[in-house]
Amino acid sequence: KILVIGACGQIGSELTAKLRELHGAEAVIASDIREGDKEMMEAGPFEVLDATDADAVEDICAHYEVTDVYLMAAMLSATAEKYPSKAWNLNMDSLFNVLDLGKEGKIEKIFWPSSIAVFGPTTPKDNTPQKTVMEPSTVYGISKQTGERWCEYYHNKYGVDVRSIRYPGLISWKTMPGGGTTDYAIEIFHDAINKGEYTCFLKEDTALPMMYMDDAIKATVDIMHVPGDKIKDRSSYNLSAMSFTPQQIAQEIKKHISEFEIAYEPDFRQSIADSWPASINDKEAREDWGWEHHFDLENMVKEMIAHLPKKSYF
Ligand code: VAH
Repeated sequence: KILVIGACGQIGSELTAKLRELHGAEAVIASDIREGDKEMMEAGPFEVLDATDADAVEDICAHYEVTDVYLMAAMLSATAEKYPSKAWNLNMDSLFNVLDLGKEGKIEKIFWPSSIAVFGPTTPKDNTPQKTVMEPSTVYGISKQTGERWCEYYHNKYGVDVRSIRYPGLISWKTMPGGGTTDYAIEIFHDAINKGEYTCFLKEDTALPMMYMDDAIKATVDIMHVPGDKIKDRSSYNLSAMSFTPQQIAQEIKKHISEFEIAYEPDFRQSIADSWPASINDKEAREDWGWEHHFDLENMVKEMIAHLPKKSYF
């Protein structure tokens, strides 16, 4: 059985749907700190679960005979700057709760999401390699970098089969994002369609690594389904699909919504974005477990525009 912790989140909700498609609804238990929407609640088993409560996580794994856990609950970069200790506790206590079940042999396999946020201002900005200087300057980035070290430690010391991906900014239309710095790349579509204009909280030339959600979900399922000996790096894998600036995505949207206008009013999230790489080198994921992306900026924008509900002036 599979348990998704944080199943109502931006990644968790699409991941849960994909896993239920692959393994059957009853094989995938969705859980989150509060109940999900109607679709989520009716699609298969659901449990209200606080990922920081070790006994509750253990009880649900025992009750459903869970073998694989996808730990998708976390506080993202922008919100974590507002609530540092809450972010640290949620991001770390939840990870230890799941890693310890692996160490005790109560579950067999763990997926844990890292992020390009593990890189910091001193990291080489372009085509950032998997192994390089990492001095994250955000609470979220520090928690992800530390989490990677613990995943590697639990694998090397206790043989825990934990696998991890450093997600770039993820773009999806099914769910709204939750407190990330890359959220502009989702909000811009909703405003372009609903209002014909968008005020971006990052500067126009802020290049960031990005990926369409379908690619991220495919990578997550793939890394968990390859034989363990293919996973050469038990801290986390760089993953990349594209890199673009607010100006570039706005230009691409204008090809579909010609009257769309963008304005720029950078806020506190600009300094977070400035501390991250502009683009990522993911050659190890491609070599070790066959990663390849399918969506670039042009076809991602086409997908997003095609799926988002249209407004009157179309
Ligand atoms: C965030 N979407 O903005 C997340 C992600 C690389 C960005 O970690 O915090």
